[in-house]
Amino acid sequence: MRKTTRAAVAVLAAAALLSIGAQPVQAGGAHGKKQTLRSAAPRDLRIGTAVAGGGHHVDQPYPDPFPNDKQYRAVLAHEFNSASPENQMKWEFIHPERDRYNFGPADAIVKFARKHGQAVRGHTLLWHSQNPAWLEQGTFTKAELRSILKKHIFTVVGRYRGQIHQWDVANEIFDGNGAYRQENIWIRELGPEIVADAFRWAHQADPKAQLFLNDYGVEWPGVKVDAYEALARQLLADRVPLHGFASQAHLSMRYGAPDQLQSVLQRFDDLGLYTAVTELDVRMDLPEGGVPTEEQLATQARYYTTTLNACLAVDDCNSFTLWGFTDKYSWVPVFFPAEGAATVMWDDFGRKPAYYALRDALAAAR
Ligand code: 9MR
Repeated sequence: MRKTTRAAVAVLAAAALLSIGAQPVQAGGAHGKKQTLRSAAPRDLRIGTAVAGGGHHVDQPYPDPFPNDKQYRAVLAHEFNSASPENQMKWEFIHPERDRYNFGPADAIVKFARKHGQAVRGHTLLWHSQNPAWLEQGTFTKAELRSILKKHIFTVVGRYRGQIHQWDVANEIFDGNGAYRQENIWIRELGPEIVADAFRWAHQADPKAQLFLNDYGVEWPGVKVDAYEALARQLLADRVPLHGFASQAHLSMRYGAPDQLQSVLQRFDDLGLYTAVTELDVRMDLPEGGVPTEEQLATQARYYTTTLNACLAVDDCNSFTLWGFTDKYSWVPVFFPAEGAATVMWDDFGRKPAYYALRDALAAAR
């Protein structure tokens, strides 16, 4: 059986701490001050981050972060053992014209990751957003569209064959009512069966990559989670190569702690799938002056650890990714003007309580 005994180990560790009246493992532990998120983490859990670039960054008053910000790269290498291109593998970025691919930025991330012993999460192949104009506004027959998707998947997944830990094959395919999103060009034009084909093609192009369904708004049970569970059951029954289900976990302190995430992930673990947290951040309403209160930072730390503990408690939750690690490059203030401070580090990479809380929780679970 693939299941590990991580949950049992965590329970024993907690019991041992209680019995000797010890405090939870503090920052440092066996590695002194040098301990990082990746060094603190249990061996069977990847700790990742989005790698900033493309998307909203293009309109910001700073140079492209990943290639240009040395301190950013150093922290990225030091703290994480998994990397997710934030935009650099999305269609509009990597396939800007029908007959032209732009692989440079994605290649650079994959190379960096290899150099620093990091896994890569590929993001993403079938999505309704960030598609190039040539695709969204073009006129194609169904057969042409199908072959465009197939070719794209074989080209992109094939290029990084053997170097990608997990692919978000299908991203955000259901709306809040659990219905297939009609703004998704593939689903609208080709029908929902195209989702299974995307998984089959990705698997043919890279048989070792773990292939995921990925979405937000699945942190609590509800119709969207039900839709994913039904789809996952169907795909597995049809022997489609589906390997995982991921919760993005873009949290806001407006909506409460993700205290049911463990039970959601467990439902997919029970189907024999891997699970993952792929895009965690915790935004908050900023007080006047823009600086969060101590209380807000404490609540934020709690949301982060509740999410991590959900993953740690589920046997085959094998990847835990933050959607960026510094507020300097976060997407949040650009999309939610009243909210911010969503990551675990300030603009100057100083660590917030959430960072230390995550590191301590990882060390305690080891
Ligand atoms: O962080 C990404 C940002 O730079 C882009 O401008 C934005 C455009 O949609 O996408 C952001 O990333 C999204 C991710 O790809 C899918 N889940 C939601 C993320 C936040 O919007």
